[in-house]
Amino acid sequence: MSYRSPLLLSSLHPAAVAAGDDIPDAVTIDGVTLSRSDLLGAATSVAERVARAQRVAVLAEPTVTTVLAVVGCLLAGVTVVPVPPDAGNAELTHILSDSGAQAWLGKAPEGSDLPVVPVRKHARSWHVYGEPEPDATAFILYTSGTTGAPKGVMLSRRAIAAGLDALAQAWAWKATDVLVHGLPLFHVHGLILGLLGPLRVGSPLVHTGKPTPQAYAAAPGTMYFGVPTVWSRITEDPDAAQELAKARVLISGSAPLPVPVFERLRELTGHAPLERYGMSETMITLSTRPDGERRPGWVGTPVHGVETRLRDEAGEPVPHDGESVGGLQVRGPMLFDGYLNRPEVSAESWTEDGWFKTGDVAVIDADGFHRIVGRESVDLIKSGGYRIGAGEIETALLGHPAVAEVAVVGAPDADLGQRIIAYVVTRDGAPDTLAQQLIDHVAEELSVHKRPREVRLVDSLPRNAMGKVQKKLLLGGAQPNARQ
Ligand code: MLC
Ligand code: AMP
Repeated sequence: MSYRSPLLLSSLHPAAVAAGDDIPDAVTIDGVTLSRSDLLGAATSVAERVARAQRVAVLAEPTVTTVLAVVGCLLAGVTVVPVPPDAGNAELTHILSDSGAQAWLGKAPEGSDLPVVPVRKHARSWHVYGEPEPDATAFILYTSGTTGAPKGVMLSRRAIAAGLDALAQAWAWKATDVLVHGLPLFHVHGLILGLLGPLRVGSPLVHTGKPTPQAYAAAPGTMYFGVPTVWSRITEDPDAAQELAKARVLISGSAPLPVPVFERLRELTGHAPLERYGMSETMITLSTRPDGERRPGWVGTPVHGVETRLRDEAGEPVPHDGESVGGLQVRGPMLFDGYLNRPEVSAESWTEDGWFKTGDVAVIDADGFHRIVGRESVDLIKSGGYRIGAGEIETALLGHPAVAEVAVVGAPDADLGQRIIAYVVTRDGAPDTLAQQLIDHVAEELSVHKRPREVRLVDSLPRNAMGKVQKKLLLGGAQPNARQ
């Protein structure tokens, strides 16, 4: 039976649960399966405990606790600040102070002095909450910019509902689908699309913990989500890839899917992957379609409600001729409400006539198909689908006493898309083990995926007449974040 519902998580309809119309396997995570009534009962009990808070932090490990914490907050209208489970000292301190989170909901990291509100998996409540205002901020998602500490992207309930409905329509995503993925639960891809999507559509979710080829092969589903690194690793494991032949769609996003990976995946699974493009700030704005053309290297056409255009550096229109490259601007109902505490940066992100400047450069052809060519700035790196600011890593490294100067770049990498390399000029007397010390220092301060894969100790950095480091020279002319 289907229940028409104004709820953000429309499948968690109390009337459906009260009528005994259960979904036995609504969410499977960390080896535990929750039915729809388990999820609603336990998350409502979380809601009761947290309802008086405005904003709470959730240590976003892939566990039942995280799922219940997020759903409980959405039921009660409390803003969630998802925190990467491996966040280091500087990153954690920044996220907590910038967001103003009042407590941890569920698990807290060691050493944090915020109060902890427990999540009890076996508690149940059947209180029915009114639906919070659509404009209420559901999440503050921290994401890196080119410089400085990560910024808090404010996503409203209205934006999430619009973004998910547009995707459900684009992908013909139905309650009969089963979604499989193992992506982190603190970004748009794994959390908003990958957890809230199934709870809105009513399709079961299997979260595999990590997105490994073996785990994907072992989890029967109709839709699989992955970042390009995940798909590339799956193509290197043909037995695992062949298990995915039974799926309805394989969907790639968060970074450019290299054409050879697209082709190999099609060979091994019989499926040309769907590719979609998005950002933390915009959710997903472009996608190819199951019943449409899937052109390798292209990310398709706007989803419902989205408009796009290209502009040159002077703000002048760039023709949509499939060749001319311009800055991609978007507008639509799934866009964010600005960066928390950063009104100037928020204002600069929009044009005067109300379009969001993505920072990506693209071409659009006469049929409205889009190809992402790269990013405007070399300082925004995508590694394994994670967005990483070069400036943030440089600041962390400059905090180490042995470092005099530093430049961080994202070099092309067949597995990760880009790999982080730090060029470092040391102070006198630097120890032999410095490179590894610096890698560990970044993990302690920021997080594991922000560690440089390589530290190159150099005598000087190439600078222009103004003293600015010329990162393109360090990259040897390679185009950052480009499809290879
Ligand atoms: C990594 N390792 C290191 C290291 N870097 N060890 C020493 N020194 C370093 N510098 C370790 C790792 O900890 C890991 O150890 C092992 O090496 C392999 O690391 P890896 O190659 O990074 O692989 P892995 O950990 O498996 O991660 C790959 C991945 C991950 C694809 C699973 O990058 C990932 O989950 N990416 C998803 C990012 C994402 O969701 N982005 C969406 C953003 S939203 P060990 O011991 O753990 O094996 C967005 C909007 C949109 O972009 O459009 O969707
Ligand atoms: P994030 O903030 O982590 O959400 O990263 C958003 C960025 O990821 C975008 O600005 C793009 O640079 C990149 N991105 C996402 N999807 C794609 C895609 N399909 N192709 C190319 N780049 C992508």
